[in-house]
Amino acid sequence: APIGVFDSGSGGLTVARQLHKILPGENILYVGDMKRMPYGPREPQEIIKFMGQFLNFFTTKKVKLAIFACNTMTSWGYEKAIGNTVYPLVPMSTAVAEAASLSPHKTIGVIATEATVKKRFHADMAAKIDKDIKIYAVACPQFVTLIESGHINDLILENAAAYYMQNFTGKNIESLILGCTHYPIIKDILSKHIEVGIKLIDPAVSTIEKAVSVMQKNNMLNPAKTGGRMEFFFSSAPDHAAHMVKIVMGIDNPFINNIDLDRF
Ligand code: DGN
Repeated sequence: APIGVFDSGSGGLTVARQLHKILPGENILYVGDMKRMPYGPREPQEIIKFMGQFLNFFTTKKVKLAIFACNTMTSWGYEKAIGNTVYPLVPMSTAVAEAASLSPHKTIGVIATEATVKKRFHADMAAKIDKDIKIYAVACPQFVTLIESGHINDLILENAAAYYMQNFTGKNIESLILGCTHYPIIKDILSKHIEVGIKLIDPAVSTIEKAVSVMQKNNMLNPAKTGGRMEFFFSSAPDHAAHMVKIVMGIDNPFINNIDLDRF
């Protein structure tokens, strides 16, 4: 059975990439909702409804596990989904513990969508782990829209990055959590606009560590060490989706299936 990986668009491919790197023998079923992205400005009820549609689709596909490759759906929906699926769920990791361990003064920057920042996804986790952790969370509403319209390495993106990163001036952050799965795609540009020495953290790493431990516990790891197959479903823009699969996962001419999530 495949592992379901889902996001509002192509950002979650950065999580699928990490999954394939660590467990190359697993089959992956990726779903992106290009038609209705971005989710960042949406109401919580909509985000939760869309999450339910992904999970219903995965039930029909008999996945063995589903990984939230979206911080926005994790922060608003994950707790509501627990116990409602026949397969286990792995939420997107906040990566706050990892960031804190790399930040001697526990001063951490976060960039994410408006919805994720509004939910205090990282701030609440920090308060649980250690009250001395300082979180500066900045919403970057334009990034997902820019990335999904092809601006991943040009002047428009540079300007947006410079604009958003100004928020960290004088905050002395020691690490920066990429709190939206689209952001690792623009990592190089982001690092040009923050001070040297600030560590960029991709939460895909700790998310997949968690997925591996859930799979071990449930005895569902595929013994195959290579040859995992990948299937891609997108709700619109198949050519753009194929381009992003190529850029993020290095797969030439991937086949893109169409999906109407409203049917689920
Ligand atoms: N990639 C999603 C996340 O990690 O939050 C957000 C994408 C969006 O629709 N804004």
